[in-house]
Amino acid sequence: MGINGVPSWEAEPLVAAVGETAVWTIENTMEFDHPFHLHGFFFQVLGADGQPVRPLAWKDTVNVPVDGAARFAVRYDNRPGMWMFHCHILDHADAGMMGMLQVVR
Ligand SMILES: [Cu+2]
Repeated sequence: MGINGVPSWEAEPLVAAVGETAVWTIENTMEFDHPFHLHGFFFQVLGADGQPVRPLAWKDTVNVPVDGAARFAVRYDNRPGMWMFHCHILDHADAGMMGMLQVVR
């Protein structure tokens, strides 16, 4: 298992800057739903049309359905450091479905 085609132990950290807002798209090409979880920051889930899903809510986990995708917008507020993201099915995370986000000043 992996993210962006590689298991966590082969992955390079993603790099972002404090103050930046990013839109993540997570596509699921496997035969299970995967609850994607990001540490350190809350995000706003976006629908397929790119608009925020209502009712508006801050989330740290979003389900990524089979043969589907999830999108969210996240702002890297003032917490630089190395933050983990992973599938919240911990067997999947242990099998490689995990990565690191490095937020730099
Ligand atoms: Cu999973």
